[in-house]
Amino acid sequence: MRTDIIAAIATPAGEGAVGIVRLSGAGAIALTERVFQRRGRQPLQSHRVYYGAVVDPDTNEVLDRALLIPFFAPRSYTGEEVAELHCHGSPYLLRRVLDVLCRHGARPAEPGEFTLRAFLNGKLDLAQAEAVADLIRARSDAQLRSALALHTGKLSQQVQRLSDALLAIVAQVEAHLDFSEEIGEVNPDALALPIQTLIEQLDALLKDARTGRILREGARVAIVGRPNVGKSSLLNALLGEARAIVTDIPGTTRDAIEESFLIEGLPVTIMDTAGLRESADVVEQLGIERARRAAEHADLILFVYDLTMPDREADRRLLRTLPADTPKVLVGNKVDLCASSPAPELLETHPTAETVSISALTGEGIDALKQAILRALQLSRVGEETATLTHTRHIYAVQQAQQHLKHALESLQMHLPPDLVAVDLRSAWLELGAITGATADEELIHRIFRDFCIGK
Ligand SMILES: Nc1nc2c(ncn2[C@@H]2O[C@H](COP(=O)(O)OP(=O)(O)OP(=O)(O)O)[C@@H](O)[C@H]2O)c(=O)[nH]1
Ligand SMILES: [Mg+2]
Repeated sequence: MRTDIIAAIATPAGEGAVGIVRLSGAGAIALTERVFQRRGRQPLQSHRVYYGAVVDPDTNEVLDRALLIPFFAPRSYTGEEVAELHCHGSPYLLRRVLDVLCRHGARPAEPGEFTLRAFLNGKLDLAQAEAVADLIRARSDAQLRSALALHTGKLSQQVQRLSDALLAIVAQVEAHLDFSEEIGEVNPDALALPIQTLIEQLDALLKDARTGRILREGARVAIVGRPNVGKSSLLNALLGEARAIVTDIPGTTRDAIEESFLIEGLPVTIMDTAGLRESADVVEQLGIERARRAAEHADLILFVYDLTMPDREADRRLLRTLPADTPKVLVGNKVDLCASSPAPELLETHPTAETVSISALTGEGIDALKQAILRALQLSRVGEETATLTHTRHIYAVQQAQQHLKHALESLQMHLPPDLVAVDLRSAWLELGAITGATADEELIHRIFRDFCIGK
């Protein structure tokens, strides 16, 4: 375990009212005192604010008037001795202060190193550390809420409970392996039930995972529909710029076009695609293939149809060929040309889909469409009751753990040797432990903290 003193500017680059230089490690406070002159000689107390001057001890030059806050170990962010210098928010000044500190025994911190130390000292687990980065990056209420839920340890506790229950089963199987003469062979029926229960509990966690991931990483939205209904016009209307080519010739869009923008802080990647129809044109066929793939990988489909075309049958047939489980918004376009009418024919197959009438030409209904997109993604529910999986890493670990448990269950039911069952149960336990960091290896830990900013 490293114990050297790390130092970094903790506030963002650029001018500000206040700029903070932070140090952590055994001796960090004594080191800071060497560059900080204050009135009186009483020893510093933890969690108190001291006023004084930051001075370069080599030249006695006063760099700034500043505040010093000492935090004694272990009552600090990192669990180590921490000192914070609150200076004026000048990037040049802060760099000078950092240089002086590094000349006298500190070294510049790596990205995320403060939080890494907090993790290594047991101040927070791995999932909570990841939540710190989420909190800093949050751009909407929903993101803030889910980051806070993760940070308070809601998910960690839930995972810990499952992991403890799993370990109890592992212990049971291993006891039977080690002491089969004393306590008899493994009874498959007695084990199957708790394993089944765990599988179901993991299912419950995975249920909201899709929305959780969208919330953190953004949503992929595909605009799909027949040729000439106004898909490219809709892309342009949502972006507020003429990004895609629009003509009155059906089959204008060939390649899939992708652009990103924010809806109330949620990053949305939107894809305009080729109109779907039977086509003999090779280029168009390739475009149509791409459109189908985009629809398959989308978190949400905007199904656009033309309100001025009375016949809905072709739309209905097309709608049925799209992935059934993907949420959809049914978008009736060109409402400037005719009265809006809901499309009961389309709702037959998708009774719960959101419906909106818009004009991609005049912009009418575009705001309502954005709201419908947010509703259809069902993000508001995230983090309300149970902990929600928001990180791909956590989702993957839960899925893997579940796979191992299912495998263990099969082995039990097929009366395979119990040591095989034990191996699967152990693997599942390792996967769950990787979420909180209990069983995470060093490489994983470093990969996670590398993405942090310096000073955090
Ligand atoms: N009046 C009116 N015309 C529209 C509207 N939206 C699109 N159009 C027109 O409809 C025609 C087709 O629009 P596009 O956006 O190219 O349609 P598309 O669905 O991308 O067509 P393909 O790429 O061929 O599949 C163009 O002439 C547009 O100007 C609208 O809301 N109102
Ligand atoms: Mg187009």
